[in-house]
Amino acid sequence: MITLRFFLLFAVAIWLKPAIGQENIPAAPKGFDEVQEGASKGVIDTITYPSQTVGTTRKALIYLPPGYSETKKYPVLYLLHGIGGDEKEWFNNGSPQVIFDNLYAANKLKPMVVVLPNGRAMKDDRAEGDIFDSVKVQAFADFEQDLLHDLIPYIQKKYPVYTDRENRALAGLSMGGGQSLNFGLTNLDTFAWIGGFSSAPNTKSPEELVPDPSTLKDNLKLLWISCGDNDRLITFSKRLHDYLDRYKISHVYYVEPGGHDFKVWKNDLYLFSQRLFR
Ligand code: FER
Repeated sequence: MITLRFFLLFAVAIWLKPAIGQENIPAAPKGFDEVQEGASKGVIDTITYPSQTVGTTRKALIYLPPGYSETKKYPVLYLLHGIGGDEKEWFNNGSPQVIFDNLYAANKLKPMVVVLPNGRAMKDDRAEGDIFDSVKVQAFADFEQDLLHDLIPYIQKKYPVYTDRENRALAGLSMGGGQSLNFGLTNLDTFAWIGGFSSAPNTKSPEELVPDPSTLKDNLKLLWISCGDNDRLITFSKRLHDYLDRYKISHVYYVEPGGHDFKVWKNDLYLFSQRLFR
């Protein structure tokens, strides 16, 4: 009887175990994005870097954590914006510096440098005019070259950061989520931590991104795919999630209440960033 009871318990446990990629993740607590008086503050600033790819000097934002010191060494998160934004989109709409300050105050974040680039790699990279124009959409794809060959080398020259893949993360929202999956999954020698928040139609097909699923098994530290349940773009996240599940590639698939907006992306940033570099 005992063995039967244990067998049944075991069977129920297996049955209840969430499928790969499904996790119950509690949302960010109230106040996670509000300035807390006691919390030490990091520094957020604009930087410029020369781009061979674009042929201009380009802007990015950088966030340095509280207690930042040139004598220490940091991993780096590159955090990308959406189709209507530029290097300031996260700063203007998502207060990432407040989210990070609060996470540091709660001892929930590994000290890291966060770089917020402009992901539209063209001479006029402002989010003006027809943001869906094919030339501008193409510039989001061209950013792969600027990121790999101009921005990352610049950051590594100017800041005390680690330069191995396990100390480099790439994540973004919408177009930036598509970029993160497209560039990240096809450059595993550069990125070990990848996050796509509400990834847009620029997300390549799973077969293009991951032609040989077995290559991901030992190579990824974290693959995070999230989307609001009311976002019509969820098909792009679900398509990749289903493919990864089929090949039993471990990843986080996090569907949360909400649409295509910063309420969702701030929650994603809060949850995703805590998992980095551990
Ligand atoms: C599209 C719908 C949405 C598209 C891009 C987006 C390029 C991007 C949205 C965003 O970044 O918020 O058809 O095509």
